[in-house]
Amino acid sequence: MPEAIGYERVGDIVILAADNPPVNALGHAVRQGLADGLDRAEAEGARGVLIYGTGRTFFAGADIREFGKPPKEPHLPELCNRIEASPLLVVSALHGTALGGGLEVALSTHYRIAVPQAKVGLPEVHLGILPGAGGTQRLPRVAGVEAALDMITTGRHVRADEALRLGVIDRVAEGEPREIGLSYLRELLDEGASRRPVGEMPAPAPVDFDAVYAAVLKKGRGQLSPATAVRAVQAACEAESFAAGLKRERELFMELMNSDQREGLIHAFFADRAVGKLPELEGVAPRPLAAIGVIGGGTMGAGIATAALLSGLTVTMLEMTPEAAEAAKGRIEGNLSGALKRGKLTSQQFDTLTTKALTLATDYAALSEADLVIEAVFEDMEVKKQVFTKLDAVCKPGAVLASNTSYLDINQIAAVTSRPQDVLGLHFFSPAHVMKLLEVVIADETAPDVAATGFALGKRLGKVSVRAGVCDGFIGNRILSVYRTCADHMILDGASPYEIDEALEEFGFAMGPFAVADLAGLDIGWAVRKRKRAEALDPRARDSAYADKLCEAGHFGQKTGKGYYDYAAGAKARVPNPEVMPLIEAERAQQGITPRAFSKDEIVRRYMAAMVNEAAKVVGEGIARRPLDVDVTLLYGYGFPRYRGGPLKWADMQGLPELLADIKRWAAEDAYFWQPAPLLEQLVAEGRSFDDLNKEAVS
Ligand code: TC6
Repeated sequence: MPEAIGYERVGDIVILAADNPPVNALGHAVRQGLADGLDRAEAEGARGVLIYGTGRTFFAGADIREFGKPPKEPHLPELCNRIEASPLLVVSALHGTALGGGLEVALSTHYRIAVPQAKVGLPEVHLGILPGAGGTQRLPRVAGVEAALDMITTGRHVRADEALRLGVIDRVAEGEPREIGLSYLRELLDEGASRRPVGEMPAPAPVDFDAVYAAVLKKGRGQLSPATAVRAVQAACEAESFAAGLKRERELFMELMNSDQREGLIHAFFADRAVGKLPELEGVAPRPLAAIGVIGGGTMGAGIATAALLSGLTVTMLEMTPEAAEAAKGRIEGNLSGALKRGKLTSQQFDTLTTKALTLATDYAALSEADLVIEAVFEDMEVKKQVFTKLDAVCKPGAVLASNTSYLDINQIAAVTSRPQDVLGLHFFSPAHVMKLLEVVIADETAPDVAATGFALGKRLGKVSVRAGVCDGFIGNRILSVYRTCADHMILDGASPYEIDEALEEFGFAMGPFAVADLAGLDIGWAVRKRKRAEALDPRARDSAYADKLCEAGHFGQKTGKGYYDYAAGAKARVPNPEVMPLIEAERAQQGITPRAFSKDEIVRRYMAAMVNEAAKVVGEGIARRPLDVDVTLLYGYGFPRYRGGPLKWADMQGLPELLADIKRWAAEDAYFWQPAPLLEQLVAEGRSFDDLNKEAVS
């Protein structure tokens, strides 16, 4: 028997113990081991079988790395049926996270016990599939249709106490899984308890599945797996037999398994885990972090301070005046009161954070003991240089000095200090206590342990940290500025902001670029345009002034009530602002452009090609280490639909030769904007993909 499953006989009980670190995924050896273990237990005349996992968890699911490869028998659905059909009394003892196929195995056993800290769930929809080993048929039979639909369509992890209430497990007990499982099984055998196969339970009563399907589809913004899973649960109620329900589940599972969305979501899963793994930081210890300083208590600084306080760090907030410091404190309290309302914080913790853990200051000397200082002041190089000169004078040796700039040159900032090795960029996204992305910007002289400290801070704050090199806008904002420019060009040529937003929202973006601009504030883009024009635009670059005119009229987006949209009826009820199209039409007339129609497909194709092309430059120049770093940046900071995997995964799935051909075709109209990325040309010439680069970098 493969070692992935240990076989132990204790009297008339057989214990099958999974040993497949790190998460006891149900790979081939584990499945085979379970099947063989059951055969042997039955052949040897045991009365009961206990299944549990050694190490940190029960089975955390099917082995995702096997997806897309030829499946090997025994398949998980058959294994689950085999377990359920065993004439012996089979019990599972759960700890850690019994997820996906792991919970499906547990549901196939006749009784389930869990430690109080255990969590269970069917998170397959997050991987673009559905529970395909009987989960959609068994869970509704034990927990009811409503609870099953909730768990399966959201994929949420359910704590043991709730799982007990829902009937997903039968008992919760303190102790080691092996011991609690054994004593439960012994008790059941002593009582003469009978086998209890879930597949033999009556089918649950149906609900209005069409209504649930429609609601779930809408909520998924184009993601198919949750809605498809609804149809599988429907089969649990409506199919003529349990076996027929399983068959329907299988068909729907295979549909999803063969979809691009499955490929995109699984890419995102592994990219999330690979992004923080940088060979140059392996074994590099971060510097100690207990007390941090934040300079500037505006929205960004207050958000950073809030995240730091919530992670248990002490924070000194430095502002120019006592009044400004108090205002910053007010913002932090406002952010924390959100956590208080959501029950993430008790009022006592709130008081401790705002009185003891937070110190207000107006004198740089207050930062002398900080382990790390993040400046979040006005985006102006001279202002930043002054701040870093002062920090250099007061901070203790070894303190990490970070700038939250979103595009300025960290090398220039570091150069004003006597310790450029201690300087890096930590680019948070607003609101910083909510947004998951952190770009850790490594400058020329940043020391490895300072980079490691940036990642350690990110982890502590619950962020997804991406390493970025220095350039205007780093990874995310640099790419953003190019695909935004592409959208501006399409407007000049005939598309409306509303058509563009609609096309991209249908593609799966949370919000289209013009709705996002309204949310962020149109003054931000206005300032960037002014800066770029002041730095002298390349004469070949197309420019337009209609958006400036919108700003000149006082329309900055949501905060002034009008931008591209009119928000008189509320932020969600956006309607086009009637002032916008006349400004655009006047601009087209002035530039002598005859507008043409854009289909939604063309809008998406151009926007995405611009994004991919710039992303390829960012990877080619080493600003992002691997294509997956770009994907993670766009997924967590820019509302890119996760089920498409990220722009470079999307590009691979579209076909790089076709994308490059489009870019070259469009270069005939605007050779300055559509300059093919050398890396894209190279990959096409070599017949390779972005994912090949990921694999080479990770292996
Ligand atoms: C399913 O079951 C379908 C069934 C139907 C079939 C018909 N497979 O996240 P961590 C790796 S679908 C392979 O850093 P944590 C992970 O890549 C599955 N590998 O740890 C990482 O490897 P690395 C349904 C897996 O403590 C390492 O384990 N199940 C799998 O923060 C540690 O992972 C899920 O969707 C896997 N299933 O979180 C659960 N899972 O060290 C997915 C993890 O080489 N997993 N790895 O980078 C999770 O949600 C989390 O990993 C966790 C542990 C909560 C289990």
